Formats: sequence, structure tokens, C-alpha cells
Amino acid sequence: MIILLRNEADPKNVSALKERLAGWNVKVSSADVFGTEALKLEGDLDKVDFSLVKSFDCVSTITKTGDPFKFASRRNYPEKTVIEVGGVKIGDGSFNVIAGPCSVESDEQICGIAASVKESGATILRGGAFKPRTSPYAFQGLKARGIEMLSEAKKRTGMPVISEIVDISSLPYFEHVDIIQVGARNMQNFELLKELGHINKPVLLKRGPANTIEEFLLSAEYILSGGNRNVILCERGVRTFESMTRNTLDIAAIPILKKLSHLPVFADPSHACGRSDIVPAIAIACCAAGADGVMVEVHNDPVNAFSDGAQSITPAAFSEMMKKIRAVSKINETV
Ligand SMILES: [Mn+2]
Repeated sequence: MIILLRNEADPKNVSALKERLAGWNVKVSSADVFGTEALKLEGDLDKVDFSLVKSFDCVSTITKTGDPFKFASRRNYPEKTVIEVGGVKIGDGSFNVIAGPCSVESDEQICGIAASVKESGATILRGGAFKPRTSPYAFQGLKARGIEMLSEAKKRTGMPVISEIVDISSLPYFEHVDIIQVGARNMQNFELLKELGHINKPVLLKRGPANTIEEFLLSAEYILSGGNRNVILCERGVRTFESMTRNTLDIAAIPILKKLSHLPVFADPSHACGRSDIVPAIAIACCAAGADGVMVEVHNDPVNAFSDGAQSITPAAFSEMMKKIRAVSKINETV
């Protein structure tokens, strides 16, 4: 970490800064950067409040030389993280598709959709039981009963399953859930993330709609630093001025996350787009951009779905999408 000082810096202000830095127990040494005086910081910089450092009049610029997200950093851990659930490998270079309804609605619904998406090539089944909805009057999910139905579909198809947690108190219900999803609204629910850091179950963490990539990786860091190294990142669109889609899928986040981190990177075109007609095209684009997988909402009767019907594709559309995804992932593997 280098702090470049202003040429006309007041020596008293520089001393005050050095004193403050000493309070954080960091080693400070003077350096010369192309004729400009600078301070080089070494040691544990986690406690340093860089906003405060920047507020000193003598400071010109601060150049960070390391990643603030230590365990998520590819620089610190170059080897890619491969997560195995129920015989499915995530992050090993293969492309995995998570598919299923937004909400588990009945045994017939979840088992029927599970069988059809599996046949088309999906490797993991999704189904929401605890639903964080924008309106308190919207369908809130079947909760424990929904998880039971999802477990039944898992038993019948052999597919590992993923479902969203909204509160740590419901963790006991997730015993037979293979991957716990933390939704976009909970990306910065730090107490929930800390608790998930103490278990071993894989966690798929979605990016918040108004969060930067660095904030996203720092949220992953909450889970990783607690000891749980099985984290999957999922880009799901950010809020922009565009109204043609629910959110704007940040496709650039995919290769950037792959570059910055060793964690598997997924994308969720359903929640990003909010409209089923363009979900297949965007899912294919995510595959081309180098994602390790996508999560897609599929419903046998989207018009009558309990939630997110407008963005759910039919099993037939899913099957067509999978043909194109297979072709694109083949290109990714061969070139
Ligand atoms: Mn949904």
C-alpha cells in the first residue's frame, strides 16, 4: 500500500498522519515515487480506515497493492475452487445449469419440472420455499413443506437441489438441501453470512442489485473467512435506468469475477431480465462469457405460477436453450 503525498504537504499534517497510522500498528516507511514523497505501509492493513487517511490534507492518492478480499482472491489462491455436490462438479471447467421453478408449489409441480429439466440436461434443481418478496402481500413460499417437496423431487430424480435461506433460524430445514442460496436482498446481511461461514454446505451468493463487484467479493469473504470455502458467486443483474428488463445483467462481471477470484461464477438471467422471451439468449451469452453455469427459472405453466411467471420459461423452451448452450460450451472447451 502506497500513500502518495502532496508536494506542498504540511510537515505537521504528515506527522499527524504517521501518528494515526502507528495507532493501527502498521509499519510506515518513507519512499520516493518519481520525485514525490510517499509513505509505504506494511503489515496487517485490515484495520486501517482509508477514508480517514484520504481526508488528511497531505494525502494525494492511495494506491492499493493487494485485494481487500483475502480468501476470495485469485492472487492469493491461484487454484480454482471446485465444489462437488451429489456427484456434480461445479467450477471444474464444465458448464452446469441449475433449473426449476421460482417457488415450489406442489409435489406434482416440482417433481414434474425436475424430471423434464433433467432430461434436457440440467444438473441441479432449484425451488424456492422461503421467499423474500418485495410486497408482504405476495406469496411467501410453502416454507418447510416446500423443502420437503423439493427433497422428494431430489429423491426421485437424483438431482442435487438448491433453495434460498432468508433467516438463519430456518437452517435446520436445509439438512437435505445441497446448496444454500443467499438472495440478492441478503447479500449484505452480514450476520447471516457469518453464520453460513460456520457450516460446510456450499453457498450460492447472489450479487445485490446495487452493489459493486468489490462489495460482492467482500460479502463472499464473510463466508470464506468463517471457514466455509464452498462459495459460488452469482451475477443476477444490477439496477439501471433501463425499464425494458427487470435489471440489467452485468455480463462484464462474469470475466471480471473469474479474473479476481478462484470461486465458481454463475449468472441468473431470469431475475436479471424479468421476461422469459430473452432468457435463453442471455443464458447462452453468459456461457460464452465464461461463466461456470447459469440458474434459470422453468415452469410448466408460467401464466399460473405462484411467483415470477413472466420470467419463467417452459420446459420446451428450456430444452431448446440447452441445445444451444451445449454447442457454445463445446466451443469454450475446444478453443
Ligand atoms: Mn424467482
